[in-house]
Amino acid sequence: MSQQDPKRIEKKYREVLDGSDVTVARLIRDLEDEKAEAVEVLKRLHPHTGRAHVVGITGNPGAGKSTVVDALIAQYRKQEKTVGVVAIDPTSPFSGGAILGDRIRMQKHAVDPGVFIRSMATRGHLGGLCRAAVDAVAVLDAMGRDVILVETVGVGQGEVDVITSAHTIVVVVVPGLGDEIQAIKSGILEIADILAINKADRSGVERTEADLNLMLDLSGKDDRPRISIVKTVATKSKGIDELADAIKEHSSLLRKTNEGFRRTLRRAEVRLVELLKERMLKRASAELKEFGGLEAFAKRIAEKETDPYSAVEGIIERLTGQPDKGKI
Ligand SMILES: Nc1nc2c(ncn2[C@@H]2O[C@H](COP(=O)(O)OP(=O)(O)O)[C@@H](O)[C@H]2O)c(=O)[nH]1
Ligand SMILES: [Mg+2]
Repeated sequence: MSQQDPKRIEKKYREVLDGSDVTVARLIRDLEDEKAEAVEVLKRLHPHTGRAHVVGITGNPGAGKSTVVDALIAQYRKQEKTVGVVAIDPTSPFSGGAILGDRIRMQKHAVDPGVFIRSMATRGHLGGLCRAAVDAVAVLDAMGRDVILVETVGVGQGEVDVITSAHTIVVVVVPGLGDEIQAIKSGILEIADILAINKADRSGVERTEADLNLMLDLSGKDDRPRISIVKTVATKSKGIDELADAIKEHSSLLRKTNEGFRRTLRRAEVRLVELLKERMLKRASAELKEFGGLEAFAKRIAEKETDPYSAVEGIIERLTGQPDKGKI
């Protein structure tokens, strides 16, 4: 562990604000590792966040999310907007194929200083991926990126809840039997602002669009603005300008209504909760080391020596030195 140096913290802070790619890359990596000095830099950067438009791109594996991201980057660069990308693949530990593929695919943007791409995978069993991802978004925001694209697989699966911290959520679906059912199942309509039917060069697009429209009609009882549907062929950059337009439209809608602030609040909540979970779990884990760690407790629960509630109450008592007032 290196000593914290106020001068170095100040220097890094300045370099991020000046848009240094190298410093930003190092800072994001150090934040993943929860290095104390990096956290100090991030604390100072916080007042400089909130300017970027954060776009979440989600959908099933293979739907074409990375290809859509790639095409969107080109589209935004044409509009002279700077872009940051955080790609998360929780299924791919460390050197996963998907991330490697994404790297190669996005290589053509690598020499463009207006594009910053960061891939992340699951690190360790205590999670922290979601926290690291929202931290990375904050850094890219502070460095002055106009648009930040966050690619994740699926929704509502704990670690990938980072998606709910986006301003605009694009769900990528593909034409074909069963997708509409899948869509309902995974609750994507609850979170989608825009539906992109990608691989629109395949058969069944009209049918999928009709199905999705019908579903939107059926679920159109609330006062949320209607979800827009865009058809894309990401590999050929077809429909990508329409997708960028739909994102822009949603962004101005957010600005005109209270929804924009609601989402900023939600992002703050996600960051707070994720950080608290991670820190508390780490504290608990350290505290229980002498008893064999969390694993030993899990084993005792499995072997019916104790139950999960009593175990957690005991852990909280140890951590706070007080009886757990949250007993139910
Ligand atoms: N036919 C067709 N293939 C596509 C399209 N978009 C992506 N693909 C292909 O689908 C595969 C998965 O794409 P990828 O972007 O990695 O999907 P992800 O897992 O959702 O990120 C790749 O082989 C892409 O070339 C499209 O619009 N049409
Ligand atoms: Mg991908």
